[in-house]
Amino acid sequence: MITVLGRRNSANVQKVMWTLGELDLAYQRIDVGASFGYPSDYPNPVKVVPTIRDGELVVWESNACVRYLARTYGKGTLWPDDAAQLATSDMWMEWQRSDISNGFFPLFQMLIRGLPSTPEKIERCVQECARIFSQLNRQLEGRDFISGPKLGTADIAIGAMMYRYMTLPIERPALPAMEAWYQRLTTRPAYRKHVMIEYGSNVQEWAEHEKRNQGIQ
Ligand SMILES: N[C@@H](CCC(=O)N[C@@H](CS)C(=O)NCC(=O)O)C(=O)O
Repeated sequence: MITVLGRRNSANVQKVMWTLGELDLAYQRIDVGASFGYPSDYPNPVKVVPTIRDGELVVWESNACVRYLARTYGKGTLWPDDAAQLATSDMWMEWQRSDISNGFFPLFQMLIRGLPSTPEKIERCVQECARIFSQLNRQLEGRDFISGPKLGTADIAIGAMMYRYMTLPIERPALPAMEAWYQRLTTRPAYRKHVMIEYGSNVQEWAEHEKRNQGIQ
């Protein structure tokens, strides 16, 4: 039984939950982080979510958790036996950590989580998102998934952010390959269950949704 420490409305926790769902693994999720706080024995020195336990092993950093689960339990599915596909997944997971975190995260924080903003700052972020997601669109042209014919770890790392990008009330450029990929993700039961979770439209609604999700596995 794998234990996940992290609140359900964190996109980084959602990556892990979605991976567990795709792999059909048994898990227990415990609410940690933000309004739930951190237990004194929280086994992650950085004190962010998610953290997972598998027996004696503790893993943190969401992309490391996704890779660990895929490599350990998803050989032939989420962890293909093909070095080129794995390298492609790795590249795009690094891209998610750097470019999406820098470009999209502040936009979400300003629009939903109360980070101080101005219309100019929001517009700059919207334009930056259009630029970086055009890069993803090019990768997806002629492909069903980012690294190959099947869902892989990069789809999970980036797809967990995509629900929010596609549902924010902002202007988005037409990116047909990326939109078709997103539609493919939305047909997956584990994506619907763990990622397509309402987040509200302001700080107060965000906090209400956080409480509403308490305890849901
Ligand atoms: N690089 C880390 C980032 C983790 C992170 O910043 N998590 C956010 C939630 S998405 C967090 O812990 N925020 C503070 C909190 O929830 O208490 C990872 O990918 O796991």
